[in-house]
Amino acid sequence: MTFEVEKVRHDFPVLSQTVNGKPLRYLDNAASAQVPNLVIERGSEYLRKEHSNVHRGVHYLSQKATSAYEAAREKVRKFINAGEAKECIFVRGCTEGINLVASGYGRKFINEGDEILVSQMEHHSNIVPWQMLAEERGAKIRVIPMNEAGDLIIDEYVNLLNERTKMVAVSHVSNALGTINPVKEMIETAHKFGIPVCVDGAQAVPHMRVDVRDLDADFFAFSGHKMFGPTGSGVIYGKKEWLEKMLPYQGGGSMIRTVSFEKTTYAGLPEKFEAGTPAIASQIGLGAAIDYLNSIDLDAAFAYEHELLEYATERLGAIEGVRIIGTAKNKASVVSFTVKDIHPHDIGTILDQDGIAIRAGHHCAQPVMQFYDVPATARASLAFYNTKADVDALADAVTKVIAVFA
Ligand code: 7TS
Repeated sequence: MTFEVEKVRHDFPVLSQTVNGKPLRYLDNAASAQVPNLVIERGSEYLRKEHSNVHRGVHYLSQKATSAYEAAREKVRKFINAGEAKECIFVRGCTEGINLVASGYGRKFINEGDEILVSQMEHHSNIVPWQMLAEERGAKIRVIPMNEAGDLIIDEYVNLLNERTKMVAVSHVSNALGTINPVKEMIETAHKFGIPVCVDGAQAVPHMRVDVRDLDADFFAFSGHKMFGPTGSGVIYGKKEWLEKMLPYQGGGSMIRTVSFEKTTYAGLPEKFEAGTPAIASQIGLGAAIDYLNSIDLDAAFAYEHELLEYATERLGAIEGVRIIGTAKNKASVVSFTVKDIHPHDIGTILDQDGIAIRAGHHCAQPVMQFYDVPATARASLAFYNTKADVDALADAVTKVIAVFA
């Protein structure tokens, strides 16, 4: 492995602490990743020297804040290779991004009898907004099934597409299973029917190169806090042809051109979708997170992380009583598992005593738990700053859990 993981770890101050007297082993990156010094420093510099409201002041500080906020948008555009910065709408996170599309696209284009396809492995944030919309509009949710390994059954997907289908909503990478879905091919197929695709990219952007134009995604949502940026930051990318036709998401200041009691006209992109004062500091922090990712050898980082995933799969899989949930060929970052009939919350609690942070629960993907007939799983999720020592500590602690319950 040529990736200099120890050097990168120094950039993340959180990682050097001890928890319960043990070195912190942070393996809950799918929930939130840690933040490098560059992001922390950019955030505090903004608050110390540039803080003001955006897009409204003629004064020095407002202009500083506005240009930093818009510079962050341009960094996002470049990072995901969007055509134009105005196609990158700043939102609070992936959840808000998907809700924006469900509301803005759905209330305009989805009617009674129409169908929305979601996959069996979606996070609740790519199910519930569509369900709420379907209920309101008299539309129907249809589910793209998966197999035991946790791969979508693409033949069934193709069979589900028809002239009533008005949206395909699918995750790029599953947070509960780690499966990397063949979204490029799925988008190409949907487009043959003229159907737009909304990709939940929350677990993709921090773990692989994403090019929204190469994917030809109509919409692509992600959260800053999963890609080494602050909470409260995030993006919904949308093709301008769609965004321009959609209804606004929220009404208020900044999203208007003119207001009278008789009629309001709306601003152009991206303002049309950014009502009210945005999370200025957070989005500038997201821009800094992108600067950070551009400053390291990102391809080496992703390759290293993938090797680590294989190592973790091998180590955990070798422990008797461990069942790995999600064994797709193409996976990123995530190892979900159960240990005999020990409740994952007990596993998580015992691991925490050794300074190991994992997540235990349904991971906001209850249909995945229903599919595998488990109440919950334990989940280790990696980032490029994790090490073999982290994985070894995890495997040793899981062995200890089994001994405790024996
Ligand atoms: N989509 C996926 C695939 C996710 O993993 C998550 C969060 C979201 C959407 C929602 O992102 P948010 O930033 O708007 O909350 N996933 C997780 C997780 O796996 N553990 O905690 C949050």
